[in-house]
Amino acid sequence: MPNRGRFITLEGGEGVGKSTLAAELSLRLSRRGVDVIRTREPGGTPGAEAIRKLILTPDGEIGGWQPMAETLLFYAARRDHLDKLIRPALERGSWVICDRFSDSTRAYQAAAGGVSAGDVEAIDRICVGVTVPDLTLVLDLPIALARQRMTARAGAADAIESRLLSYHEAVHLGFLEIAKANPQRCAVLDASANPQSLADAAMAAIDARLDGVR
Ligand code: T5A
Repeated sequence: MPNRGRFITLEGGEGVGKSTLAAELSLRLSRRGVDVIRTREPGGTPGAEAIRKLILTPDGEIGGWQPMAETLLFYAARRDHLDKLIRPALERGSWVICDRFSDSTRAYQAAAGGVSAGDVEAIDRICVGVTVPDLTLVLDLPIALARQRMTARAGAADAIESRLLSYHEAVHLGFLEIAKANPQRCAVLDASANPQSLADAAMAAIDARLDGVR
């Protein structure tokens, strides 16, 4: 599609630095004259933000979600986000930087949560279709270090953050497997670097893979 913007997703476990990197990339690309939309999942539209609350901070009556129900909620939020924000922005020629996307469902609900990878791919084909990211930056950080950063930041753990360490280890491995299986789309970055060095590495990946504008 001519004039289509670029779709960049940031992936990795909690506390690895995705939001911090998204803000810095957005700044650096804007300075180059790129129209950048920064967004996140679950969320990005009022409907998807409402679903985010249902998933991450369900009230007592709900009592949590089973893995397939949780998967479908993430995809309901994703479809709303695609229809109302991501696709219109890309069609206008804007670049979209999205903090998490389908790879998070593959890592959390499939690799760690036990939903079959085939089921997630079938749902993804229906909901996401061809709007696949042009580039996915996978932030790789040992869980212990990510936890230290989250503890330093404080705030109560949500329904997913509070899952067992073994769950989060499976998520971490899941992301690395996704990157290995999709080398054209994914670049793995060492997230133990300081924020500026990490942003330098991310911009190098963008320039190498997306005909960066200067
Ligand atoms: N989820 C989501 C699913 O299970 N399936 C799905 O399909 C989707 C889309 C989302 C939750 O939902 C799950 C995954 C999550 O559990 P969230 O609140 O959006 O919840 O969680 P995160 O995306 O993980 O957000 P976090 O804010 O926790 O982590 P970030 O964005 O990776 O980290 P960031 O940038 O906020 O940084 C954390 C701390 O580290 C510092 C920051 O200042 C901050 O204090 N920091 C660094 N320190 C040193 N060096 C660096 N390079 C640093 N970068 C940041």
